[in-house]
Amino acid sequence: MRQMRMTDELRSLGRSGVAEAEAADDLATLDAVRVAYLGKKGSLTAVLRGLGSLPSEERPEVGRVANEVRAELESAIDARRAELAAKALEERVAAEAVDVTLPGRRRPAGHVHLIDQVVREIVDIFVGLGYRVASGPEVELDWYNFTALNTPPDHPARSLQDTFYVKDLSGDRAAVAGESDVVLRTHTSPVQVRVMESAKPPIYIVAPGRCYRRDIPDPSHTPQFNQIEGLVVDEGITFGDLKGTLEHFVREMFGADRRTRIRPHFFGFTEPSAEVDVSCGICGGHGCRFCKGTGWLEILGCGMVDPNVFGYAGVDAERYTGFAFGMGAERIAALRHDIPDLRVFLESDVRFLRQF
Ligand code: 2NL
Repeated sequence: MRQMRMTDELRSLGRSGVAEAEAADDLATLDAVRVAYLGKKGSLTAVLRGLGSLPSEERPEVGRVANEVRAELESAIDARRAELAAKALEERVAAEAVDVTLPGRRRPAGHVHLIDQVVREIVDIFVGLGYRVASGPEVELDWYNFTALNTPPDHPARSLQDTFYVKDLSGDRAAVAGESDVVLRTHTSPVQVRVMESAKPPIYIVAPGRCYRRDIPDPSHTPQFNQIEGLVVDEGITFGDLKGTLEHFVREMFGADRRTRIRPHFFGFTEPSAEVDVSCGICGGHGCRFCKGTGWLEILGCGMVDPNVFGYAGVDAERYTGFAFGMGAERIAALRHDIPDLRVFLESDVRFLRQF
């Protein structure tokens, strides 16, 4: 009778243990079930401990059932543990899976800035005529930027209002009257002076690059801009060569349907000097708001190199003549695309830039 009760009790304990193990939703709960039944202070362990106090004839049967129940419970716990581990793995695989067949995340590729596109286009036209590309420092000596270009010491372009002066902290150079002789170049002409100094004619070069002037930004001024200058030094170069070259340039740049006009002007480094206009592409030359009613758009300045400049740069002015020209890349780009404000070229707003 007691034997019957004990084995029933054991089997019922086993059943509830198996049920709890099967219901366990995670490994921690499952382990708690194992401890509660099979641990040192577990309920099944307690029964097995009590075996000793049973009459010897009952012990084998109760012991056999107790071991059976323990084995069943252990295997139920092991099975559930395997199930939970498989489920956990499955969840991890699902959560961390990488679908290698998905398309990659596209990085926006970007492109050459409109100003550099225009600079390259202009340079290419002159390269097509046999010119070489020259470059030089953006931080320049006063001598190359002004003096060698025939710009007198009292010229307003040299003033602190118009030019960025670089403070010389090296202590090498004796600053004149406390003023620096190092400037941010205000044009790329100094590049050409350097070429004339170091190379023998014939010289056919273009000098594209960034320049700086102390201007308050407005629709037609930015303190930083890009200039392309050209220089030819050779025997027998005439104003006719200058005109023919620049007419070719305007045709290539703006199209054969546009007309050019050249009118007298003044620059300190050329004599005679001129400005070149292209007929307005908006009104076809009849006059509109874009060309301020004139029918013409000014695109560059030019002239025959002043013999004084040759003198400064070490070119024999008796033997050689030459012409030079300069244009602003931002201005050309603005005319080309009807952009009314040059400041947009420096703002780096991709909504604007990606249109080109
Ligand atoms: C303009 C006008 C010009 C030059 C630049 C030059 C260079 C040397 C000698 C003589 Cl090394 N001249 N450059 C000549 C005439 C005009 O630029 O309106 N630029 C935006």
